[in-house]
Amino acid sequence: MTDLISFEGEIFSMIKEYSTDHIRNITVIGHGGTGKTTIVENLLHFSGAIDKAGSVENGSTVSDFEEEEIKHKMSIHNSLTFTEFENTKINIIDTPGVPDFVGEVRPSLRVSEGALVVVDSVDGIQMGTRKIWEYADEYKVPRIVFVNKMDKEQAKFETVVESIQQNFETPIVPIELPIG
Ligand SMILES: Nc1nc2c(ncn2[C@@H]2O[C@H](COP(=O)(O)OP(=O)(O)OP(=O)(O)O)[C@@H](O)[C@H]2O)c(=O)[nH]1
Ligand SMILES: [Mg+2]
Repeated sequence: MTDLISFEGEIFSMIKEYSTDHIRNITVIGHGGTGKTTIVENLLHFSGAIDKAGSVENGSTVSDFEEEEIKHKMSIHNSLTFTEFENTKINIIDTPGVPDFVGEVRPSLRVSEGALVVVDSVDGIQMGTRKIWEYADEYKVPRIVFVNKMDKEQAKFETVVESIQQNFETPIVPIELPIG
């Protein structure tokens, strides 16, 4: 985390140092438009890294800051963000999901010890989900699946979980159930 200190009109930045056992790198991956950037924004907000969560719609997210990303309301490049949890620095890399840019995911997975796979609760496994799952297998990255957009009327959590269990070799078990 960075603290800014003003001293006789000059601003000095104090960078907090973390030992390597207090640093985690996590990459957020998923088919285009499943909500990766929105999730990263909210992770940053709820962990206290930013005061207010921005939105993709009004072009105010931390990750999608480039002119083209704001204009097209989609991620084009990897974005490195970070927050702190229990004295550990969590680097969170937001990645693009649309086919033209999904290749960006690979270098991020290479340097990550975990991935957050975002899947749409209505659409389930999509072409981009298969692609990023292959990449995560290639780099042997453990993953957590987040079934997003559970507010939608047609959301089908159990069906999505079953289809992941049937389609991918990596075994998955639900650890939180959405109720209500
Ligand atoms: N209903 C609903 N909409 C959501 C949710 N999360 C994200 N969205 C919307 O889904 C759209 C895509 O969200 P993004 O966060 O840009 O998705 P992304 O996965 O980062 O997209 P790419 O970077 O293009 O791969 C935006 O309009 C979001 O507001 C959710 O939980 N529920
Ligand atoms: Mg995005």
